[in-house]
Amino acid sequence: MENAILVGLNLNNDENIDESMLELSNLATACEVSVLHTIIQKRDKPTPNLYIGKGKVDEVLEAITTMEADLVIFNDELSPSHIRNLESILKVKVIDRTVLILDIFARRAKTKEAMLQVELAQAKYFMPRIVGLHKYFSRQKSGTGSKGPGEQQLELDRRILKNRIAKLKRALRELVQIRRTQREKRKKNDVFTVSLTGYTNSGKSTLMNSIIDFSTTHLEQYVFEKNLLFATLETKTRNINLENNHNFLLTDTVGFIDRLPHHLIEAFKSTLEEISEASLILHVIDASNPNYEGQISVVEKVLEDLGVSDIPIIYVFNKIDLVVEEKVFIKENSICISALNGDNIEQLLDMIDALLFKSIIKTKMLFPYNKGNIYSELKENSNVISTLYKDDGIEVEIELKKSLYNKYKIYVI
Ligand SMILES: Nc1nc2c(ncn2[C@@H]2O[C@H](COP(=O)(O)OP(=O)(O)OP(=O)(O)O)[C@@H](O)[C@H]2O)c(=O)[nH]1
Ligand SMILES: [Mg+2]
Repeated sequence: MENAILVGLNLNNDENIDESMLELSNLATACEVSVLHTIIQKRDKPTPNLYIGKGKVDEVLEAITTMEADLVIFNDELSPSHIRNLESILKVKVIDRTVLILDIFARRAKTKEAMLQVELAQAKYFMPRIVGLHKYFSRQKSGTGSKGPGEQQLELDRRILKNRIAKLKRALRELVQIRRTQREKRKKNDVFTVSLTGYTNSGKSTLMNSIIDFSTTHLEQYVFEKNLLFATLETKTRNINLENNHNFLLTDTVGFIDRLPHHLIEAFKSTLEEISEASLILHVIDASNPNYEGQISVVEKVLEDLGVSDIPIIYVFNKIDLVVEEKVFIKENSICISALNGDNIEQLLDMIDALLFKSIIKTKMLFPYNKGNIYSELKENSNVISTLYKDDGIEVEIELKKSLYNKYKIYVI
C-alpha cells in the first residue's frame, strides 16, 4: 500500500476545490493508495518549473518527511518536465489525476475491447513521459501508475511503444467494425435506443436494473452496479418492453468525470458512439452531490466533444431519497427519481414512452392477400396490435412510424 500526499492548485478561487480534492482522494482510494494529507495552493496560474510555488514545494517536502509518504498526487495533468523537476526535489514518485483515472480503468477493464482501449490511452499518455519512467521503474517496480502499458513495454524504447500503439489501433478498428455491424442491424430493425449517460457513480446501472424490473418480459439480465468510481466500463444493452407493448433498447455505458483524460475519451470513442446514435439520452444526475451542477456541466461538455447534438435528453435527478434540504432542480424535461428504491420510475418510463413514440401513428390497414410481403415487413418493424384474416385480405390494427405510414397509407381503412 502506498501512502500519498495530495496536492491541488486552486485556480481563480474555484469554489468547488474541496469537492474536487475529495474526488481525487476517492480516485486514490480506488487505486488502493492511502491518503495522508491534502495541500492546496491558491494561484492565478501554474508556475513554469514546478507547477506550484517553491514555498509550497517545501511544504510538500516537509509533509513527505514527517508523514513518511512515498507518493505525491497532483489534481491536474502535469507535463513531463513538471514531473521530472518535482521528483528531483521531492525524491518520491509524483503522479497526477490522469494516471489515477487510467489506473482505475486498467483495473476495471474486463472485456478485450475495454482492455485494448485502456492500454491505448495509457500508451499515448506515457509516450512523451517514457524517459522519466525508465528512471523510476528501475527504482520501483510496482504501485500506482505502473500497471501501465506494462513494465515490459516501458523497458523498451519509444519506437516499440509507437508500434504497440499502431497495433492496438488496428485491433480496436476490427472490434469497432463488429460493433458497428451490430448497430446497423439494430437500426434496420427500426428499434429505438435509449442511452444512459452521466457522471460516474450517479446511478446509471442501478437505474438500468430498476427499469429492467419494470419491463414486462422479465428475461433480461441485471448489470453490475456498485458504489465504485467507474464500476461500468463495458457497454451493456438490454431490451425493455413496456406494458403497452412498446419496446426499446436501453444502453448503459462508462461514466464521466471531471478532467477525464482526453486520451481516454479518444480511446473510448467507439464505445461512446452508442450515445451519439441513440434516439434519446437519459442524463443521470446524483442530485445528492453538493456539486451536482458542476457534474452536469462536465457531462454536457463531454457530450459536446462527442458531437452529440439534436438528441432529446431527459435530465434524471437521481438519489432523491438522499436529498434532505430543499433544492429546486430546474431543467425542462427533467424528473426526480430514486433508482435504488424505485420511486418515480413508472413516471420516467411514461416520459420515455411519450418522447420515443410521439411520431408513432396508430391505424387500421387492410392488405390484399397478394401483398402479404408488406404485412410481413410491417410485422417486423412495427407494433401489430391485432390481426384478422378476412375474405378480402389481412386486416391489422397497427402502430407504425410516420415514414412507414406514409409509404403504405393507401392500405389504410
Ligand atoms: N441512496 C441511493 N443510492 C443510489 C441510488 N441510485 C444508485 N445509488 C447507489 O449509487 C452507487 C453507484 O451506483 P451505480 O448504478 O453503480 O452508478 P453508475 O452511474 O452506474 O456508476 P459507474 O458505472 O461507476 O459510472 C451504488 O452504491 C448505488 O447503490 C439512489 O437512488 N439512491
Ligand atoms: Mg455503472
